[in-house]
Amino acid sequence: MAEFDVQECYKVAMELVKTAGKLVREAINKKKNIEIKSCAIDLVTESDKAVEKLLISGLSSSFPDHKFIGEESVSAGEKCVFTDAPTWIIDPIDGTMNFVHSFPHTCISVGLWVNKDAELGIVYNPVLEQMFTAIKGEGAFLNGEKLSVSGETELAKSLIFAEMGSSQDAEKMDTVITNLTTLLPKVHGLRAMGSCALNMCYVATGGGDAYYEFGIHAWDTAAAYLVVKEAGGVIVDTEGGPFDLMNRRVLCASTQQLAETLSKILKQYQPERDGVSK
Ligand code: LIP
Repeated sequence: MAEFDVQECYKVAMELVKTAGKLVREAINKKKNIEIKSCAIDLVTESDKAVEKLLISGLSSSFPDHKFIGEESVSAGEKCVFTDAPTWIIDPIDGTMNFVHSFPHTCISVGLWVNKDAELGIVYNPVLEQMFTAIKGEGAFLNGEKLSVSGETELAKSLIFAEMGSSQDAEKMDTVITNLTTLLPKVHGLRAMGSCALNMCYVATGGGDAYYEFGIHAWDTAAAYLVVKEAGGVIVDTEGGPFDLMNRRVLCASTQQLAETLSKILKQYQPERDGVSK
């Protein structure tokens, strides 16, 4: 097993994330080179690629034995392999569509998982200067202030984050619309801001009570998973069972009761898992 010192990992990752944040901040209001990935609403820019390169090369030079799962490396054809080895799971720009449109709700997401468990998570919105951090067992923080979830148990009093996603698959889009239609008359409000990691972090702050999405990837949830957990929140599969990082479905909530209520109401959808060889 490779050497693993969580404090050292946190220190190195934090410096790299701050440097990457400068790239994102400088690029967000400029013209971007945009490429299409799986479909017309699944995009990548040169900044996504540059940030991922910066993070992976910096982390691998400090931790040569560690493994990586990065959104853009996987898109470029690298295998998405999740083992017990220390693995950095990286979304260089979560909320790429927002970034493309210069909407400042976008972030860098870096999680470290060891033995298939989350050890540290950093989610950074460099435009709004929001640094969400968590180390296992040490709590979750926003710019150094300790976070805790709202504790809301009732669906009728909840502000829920939902997302449209970046797939134009007909069954997926139907699931999204059905769930919005079902929930709208039952909740305080629904919001869709375009970043899985930030949605999860806002559940951790208590600014929202729950979030669900079908079709996210491991890199969207890997870091914020720990932020939510350390803030006292619950992360499960959309059907209510244990969360599976590679299964592309997430439901997080401020309480177990709210998670259970939501999981029973949601129409379900199963995307193809991450890591399936093509
Ligand atoms: C995004 C997710 C978001 C989802 C988008 C997309 P990306 O990640 O954070 O929740 O709705 O479709 O997957 O692609 O910007 O890293």
